[in-house]
Amino acid sequence: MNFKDKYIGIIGLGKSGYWSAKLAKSLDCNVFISDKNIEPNHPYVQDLEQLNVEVEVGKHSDKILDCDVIIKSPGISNKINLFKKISNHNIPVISEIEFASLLSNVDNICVTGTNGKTTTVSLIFDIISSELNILKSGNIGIPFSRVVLENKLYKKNKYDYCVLELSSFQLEHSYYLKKEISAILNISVDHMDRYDSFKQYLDTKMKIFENSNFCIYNFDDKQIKERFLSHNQNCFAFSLNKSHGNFYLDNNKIRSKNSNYSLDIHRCKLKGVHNISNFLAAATIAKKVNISEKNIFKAIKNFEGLTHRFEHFLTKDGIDFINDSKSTNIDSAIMALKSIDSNVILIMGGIPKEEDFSSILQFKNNIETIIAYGKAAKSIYDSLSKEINVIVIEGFKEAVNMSLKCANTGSTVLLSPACSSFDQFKNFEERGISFKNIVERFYA
Ligand code: UMA
Repeated sequence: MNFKDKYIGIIGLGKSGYWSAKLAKSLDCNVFISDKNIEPNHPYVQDLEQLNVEVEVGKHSDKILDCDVIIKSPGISNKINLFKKISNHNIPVISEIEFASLLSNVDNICVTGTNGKTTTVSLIFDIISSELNILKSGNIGIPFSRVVLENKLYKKNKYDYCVLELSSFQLEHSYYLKKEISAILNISVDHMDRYDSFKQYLDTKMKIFENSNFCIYNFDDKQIKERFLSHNQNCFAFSLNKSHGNFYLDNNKIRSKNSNYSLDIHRCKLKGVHNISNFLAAATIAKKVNISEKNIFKAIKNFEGLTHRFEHFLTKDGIDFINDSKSTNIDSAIMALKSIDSNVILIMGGIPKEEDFSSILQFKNNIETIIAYGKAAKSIYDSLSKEINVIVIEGFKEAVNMSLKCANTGSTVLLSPACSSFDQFKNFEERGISFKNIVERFYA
């Protein structure tokens, strides 16, 4: 697609919209950006107006229908009325990721999955940057348009790869996004407010394998494996089991079929079988771009993990405190619970994505008490209280204080909410910070 002299419309003035407007402006395009919020990010508005971008706030008017092509921010649902009009006018719509990729000369390594994407992308970045020039971008919080613009990826440049974390939202309206390698880590129920069915969500995730030279998938995830039974060319599995991948888990050691390198999982800073699975995915990808196994094992051993993702931030009076605020669906909380053997005080709640929490019952012997807070509290209580002690408390702060009262030497207080944060917080980061502050102040 040639954007020169085109009239570009952008929907949504968050990070993605702002950076795609700047990238489009750098091509001398005419740019119009529309945000339904009356007060979107102010510095963005001022900055774009100075660049002669037409900015509309507080509504999505029909002006967008004058544009030649429309770039959609990931957070905008296809279900909004505006898209019916856009479709009636036959105006092409592309994702922000697609727009940036059409202007980039760098090979992409793309990673999706319901849980663990950011951790895995960060680890892939650490491993590959030991030998090559690599960038990271996408759902991780850095729009691809920004990375393309700031690093001049449209010209000849010094980068070997860009590793892109892609959400299902970013895979919508992405048709030509080229991938040297693409990978899917796992799949479970998420974002059901945006999709009509789980199948539609999975189908969107599977788009990651379009235009891809190497496809990497999790053999241990039943639903993904089933999708791959029909594929085989250029498809490579990763698995905890030796039979299905190059790297595997054996007697608490990560090993390779090709060398004598191994790593005792107790030496890894990130715990939990879900993290081992992510390590194997990252190692498999790094191997495909010819990184030495020495550097692969070294980077995994040194990887510190990320804040708000199973972050073990304090041990006090024999009580461990883990902030897993990024856990915004039930599957993610299950992953965290699999990593702790006993005496868990679990704080769950927020806005539920499903009403049935009964899959948590499989951990009833490991959990001492669940503190259920916020909008999800009733559903959590109804699903679990027959077999696990559940205390219902409306406010987050009070819920954390209650967990401190319940904990004894040997307990692990785990915030793994299994729900989104928006009832009481701006985002999961704010929720995690609040948790850590309350706990740290208690012991100060
Ligand atoms: N808006 C409209 N009309 C609408 C709805 C929203 O104009 O109908 C406006 C809002 O008023 C707001 C703007 O759209 O001003 C927000 O756009 P956005 O939600 O796409 O947010 P960005 O700031 O561009 O951030 C997006 C991703 N957000 C979402 O997918 C919701 C970020 O992922 C990503 O890091 C960023 O692009 C850079 O690539 C966040 C996320 O929550 C972390 N992702 C989801 C997840 O991980 O589960 C998918």
